[in-house]
Amino acid sequence: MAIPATISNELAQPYTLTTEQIDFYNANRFIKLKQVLSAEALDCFRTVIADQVAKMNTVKTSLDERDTYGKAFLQLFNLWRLNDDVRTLVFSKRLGKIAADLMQVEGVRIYHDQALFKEGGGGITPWHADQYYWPLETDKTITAWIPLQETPLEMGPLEFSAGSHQIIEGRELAIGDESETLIQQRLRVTDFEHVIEAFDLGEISFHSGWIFHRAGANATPDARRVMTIIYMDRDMRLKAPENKNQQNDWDTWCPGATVGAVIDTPLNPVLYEPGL
Ligand SMILES: O=C(O)CCC(=O)C(=O)O
Repeated sequence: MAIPATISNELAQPYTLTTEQIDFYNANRFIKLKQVLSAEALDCFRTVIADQVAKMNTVKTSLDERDTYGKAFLQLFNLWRLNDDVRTLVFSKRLGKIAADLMQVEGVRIYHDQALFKEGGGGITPWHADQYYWPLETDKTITAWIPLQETPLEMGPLEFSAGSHQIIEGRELAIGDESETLIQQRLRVTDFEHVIEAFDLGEISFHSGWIFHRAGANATPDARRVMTIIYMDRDMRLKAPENKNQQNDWDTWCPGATVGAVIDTPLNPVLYEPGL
């Protein structure tokens, strides 16, 4: 299927951020933005991405046979490399420029993309911070979390602990039962607001690598279909891995990159910079 020109044009149009929104992101390290994508674009990408997920998915076990991580979602990576229609979304300048503007950097590269489909009846996504997994030198990282349908509370929208990037404790935890319990305990004794809100159709959130976030279970019979794009500063350098997961990420998402050098591999093209 070719993406209609109206949608490709939409994906190239800038989305204007106000100074207040950039300041909000900087203070809280997440933001929810309405009307980033049209209903037409979402209709199109919902089908394209669901078809690609169905092709790539190898999980055949029922939900009750899986652990907490396995119940949280079907997780498929780097769809952009396999499907040119998905690539059109991932390479959107509209989205890439939002990422660059929020992080206040000139340009952004892709770290990787992932589809996160929380099946009907699927479980919680435990509290965690993404950057635990990433061998990246700075915190100039941001994930666009793109629901492909309206996402009411009962479907398990992404939740944030606003401003929680300031807490160091809990950063060393991989996602799982332990991270859910320990991070929840830690956050309970802070004043950081726990933001749990539905997502309108077309609304997208952006969150940084060290903010703590989670999602509730999907109590509906329908899948919560979400596409994510993880961006990093165009000038991001690789750091020496600090745990096995970071070593695995280096091997998988930026193979050939060198510690201390800018991560400029074929898997990490620049998605937005002025003049691109
Ligand atoms: O979609 C989810 O349930 C979790 C998403 C998430 O943790 C992320 O995109 O960083």
